[in-house]
Amino acid sequence: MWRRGSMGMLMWQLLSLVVAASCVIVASGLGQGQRVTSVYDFPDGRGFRADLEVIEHTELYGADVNELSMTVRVEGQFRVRVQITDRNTDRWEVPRSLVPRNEPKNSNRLGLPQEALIKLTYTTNPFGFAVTRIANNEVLFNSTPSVRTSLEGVESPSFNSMVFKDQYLEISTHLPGSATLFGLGESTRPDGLPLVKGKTYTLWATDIGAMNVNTDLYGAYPYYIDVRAGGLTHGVLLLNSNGMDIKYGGDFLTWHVIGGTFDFYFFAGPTPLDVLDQYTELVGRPAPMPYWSFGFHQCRWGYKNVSELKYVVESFKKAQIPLDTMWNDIDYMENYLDFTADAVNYPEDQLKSFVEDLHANGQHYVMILDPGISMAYENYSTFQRGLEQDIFLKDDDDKNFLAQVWPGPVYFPDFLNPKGKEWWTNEVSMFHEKVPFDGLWIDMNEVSNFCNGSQCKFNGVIYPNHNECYLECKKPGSQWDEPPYKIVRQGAYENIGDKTIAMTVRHFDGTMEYNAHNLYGLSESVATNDALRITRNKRPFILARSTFVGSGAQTAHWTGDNAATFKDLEYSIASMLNTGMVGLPMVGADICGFADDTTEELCNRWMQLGAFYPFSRNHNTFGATPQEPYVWEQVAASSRAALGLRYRLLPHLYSLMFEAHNRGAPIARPLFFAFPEDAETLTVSKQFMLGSGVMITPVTLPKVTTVNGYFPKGTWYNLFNNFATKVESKGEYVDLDAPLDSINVHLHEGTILPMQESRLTSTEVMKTPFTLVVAFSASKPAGYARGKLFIDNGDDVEMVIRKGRSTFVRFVGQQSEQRGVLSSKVVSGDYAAKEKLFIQTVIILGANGAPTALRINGELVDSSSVTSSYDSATPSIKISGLNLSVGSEFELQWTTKSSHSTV
Ligand code: MIG
Repeated sequence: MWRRGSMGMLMWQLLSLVVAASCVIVASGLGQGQRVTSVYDFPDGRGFRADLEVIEHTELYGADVNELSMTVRVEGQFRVRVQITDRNTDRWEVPRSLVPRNEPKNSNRLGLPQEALIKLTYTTNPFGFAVTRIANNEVLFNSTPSVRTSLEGVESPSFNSMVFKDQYLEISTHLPGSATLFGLGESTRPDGLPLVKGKTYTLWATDIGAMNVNTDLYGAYPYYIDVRAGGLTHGVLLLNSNGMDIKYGGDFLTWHVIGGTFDFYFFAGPTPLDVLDQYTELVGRPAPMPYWSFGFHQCRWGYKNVSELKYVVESFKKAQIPLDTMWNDIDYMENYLDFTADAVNYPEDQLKSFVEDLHANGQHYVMILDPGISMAYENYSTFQRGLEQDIFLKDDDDKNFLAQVWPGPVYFPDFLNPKGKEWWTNEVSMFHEKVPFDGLWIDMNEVSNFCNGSQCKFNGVIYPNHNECYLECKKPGSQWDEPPYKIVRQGAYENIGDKTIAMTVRHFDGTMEYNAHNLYGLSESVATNDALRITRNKRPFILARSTFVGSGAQTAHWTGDNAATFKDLEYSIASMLNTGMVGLPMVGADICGFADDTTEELCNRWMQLGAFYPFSRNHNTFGATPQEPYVWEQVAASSRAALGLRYRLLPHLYSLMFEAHNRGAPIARPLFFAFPEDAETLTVSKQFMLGSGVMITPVTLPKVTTVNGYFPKGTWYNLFNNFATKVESKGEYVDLDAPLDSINVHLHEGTILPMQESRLTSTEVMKTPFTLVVAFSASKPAGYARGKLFIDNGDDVEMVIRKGRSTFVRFVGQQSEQRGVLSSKVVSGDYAAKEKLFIQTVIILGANGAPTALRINGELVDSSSVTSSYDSATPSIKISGLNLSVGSEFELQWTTKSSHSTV
């Protein structure tokens, strides 16, 4: 073995070479890995390429790829890429049209990369590599197998050496006991948020309901976040779309992948928010969502006709429950055909005027589209145009691939095909002329198919609405349908082609479904995002079921078919948080439960929790008992209160959307995102934060009126009861009252929260005066608090700070024994000024005493218009009657009489 070039010159400590002590490792049937034969440094000093060769050939799972190459690149300060692939033959990689791999922007003014936070080292024989955090020398990833000796003195490897075959790739990393891992979705996690030792996480997009626990669901996220002792966090992405099992052994993690390459990205953190920033910089920043999409959504499968839609909208209004968006499931279609409306129950003109009425009321409308395009009707023009454009996926006999879904026999559009995207945009645009929908819901895109196999035959009889296969198909049998390594499937689904299309299906450029399967939903999301933007010239709203790494840049996501049980309610929290951590911040679960009949109590608790999902939608399955929140008095009352608070928090939620779009920060976050040094927060799976200052502690059990929740250190003010109570915590579990009509929402000290007034639509909320809630620490005499606010018209394609189009404000509050000050720093304030937005009320929590004098920008305030009051119990000051323009910087000062002297 030899190496060329010198590493010594690398100013940011790229590499150091570690020569392995050659050790004999017990054979696994999968060989002894590879050795490094040569190394080439890149002239820019930012990485190298190494050639690897197999040490011992094995046949299990196919022949080894003998000659591999590894490319290592330090990409900026925070990320390192390591790709290992066949040296001689190109292999499948996730297309850049779907996942962009943006260059990092973090360089200093001279344009030189700053010192990297992590470095890569490797051993040569056998080959293995490690990634280390430079600051503390902690090894974050280490693929070098080592021998461990059992009590009986038997030597065995902790894991196999790396394996690289055409259809089987295996690699492992050591993990210390102090690591807590998150990610590797999508699945429903009954054990809570952190990954569980001994579990296998399978990544294969499948139409399996979210009510099924511990199994791969609709999406695939080959990405995890690793939190080490003290809260130092890094992220690891294997950018690979092939099917895989990932086994978590506690002290190791092993990937078993059935194709593609090893394409690892390591993100240095060191905070959880930094990791999300670095990761979304690579795969695409979360798409901005329209303001209205943060309002409440009502949906169900089984709304019979336009009259029923109208009835639902009116019932919300009558019950005074906020409703922003009304939805339609597949019921609106004629024979389940995309881009058609049922002539009897949903006549186009009726639907159109219904949507126009919604718009006139500041409300919105979203409808569903499924990917399957029926091929059974001669006069179905969407299909005819698809045929002419030749945009359907192809079978192994080069004919259009025939499948079956709700409309009966269908072809699937190829969204990787640029012509397919054009066709889709055209269909969306034409339909939008007929029904002016505001967003699209794209379902069934795993892609779901009621038949298995290839070369299916249609016998001329259309059976729409049958979810059993009636086509006659050739049984799968190829090496792609039945690869040598079988990933773990669930229940009836044994093969990877079950309930989806054949693995031998081809895309326009020859891409095989075997490789691209996990990307179908993402490709449809990209196409739909384009289509909506082009059609409406407004900010797109899409809700997609099947998602991949990078889907957040296109779409919102719901967790899929849950059931109406308290368990499903509970698990929805971890599912939502896991989705946010993969760069999809706009997420929610079907409120009140999709499958089965809900109950009043469950729906009551779920409306309270769901009111704080970033994406808040009540959705129900066909035939189940109605569950709109107005159906029961109790649920209606709880919904008015919980959604009322949500609507007051809309400026906060929308500002979090802005933060998500800029830095990848989830909107709903696990507690450890705000308190990474508090190890207790790592396992909290039934509470969550909106941003870093608002914590939700929902009831997840039936028949209780208390809830036990973890409260990180500090003072937490109860937002739900308008600060009537608070929790002062040393960092401990606390029992809280949770009567049926209430949900616990707390504001942490140190936060400034912008709020508006509750209305029945977000459109109305936008115009209301602001309240700033300034929460100071109550325990200390001196305090500090800060907050942010982003405002624009809510519907522009871009969500950016731009003169005349948007306003961004930072608020800072400071308090000492005798005085306090709240000031704003405004970036491009003319938008807020133009909209005449103003702050009417300031609430100061943790106040040091009653206010004696009030000054705005140095001027003493006239006490006839502006009034202040003091509540010694909280203690808090409320200043009302203000008229502070949001668009202008201000400084509000108050002096206090020390609380001791207050009577
Ligand atoms: O095969 O469109 O997850 O939300 O209501 C079922 C009907 C198809 C599955 C979705 C669900 C939706 C349903 N769909």
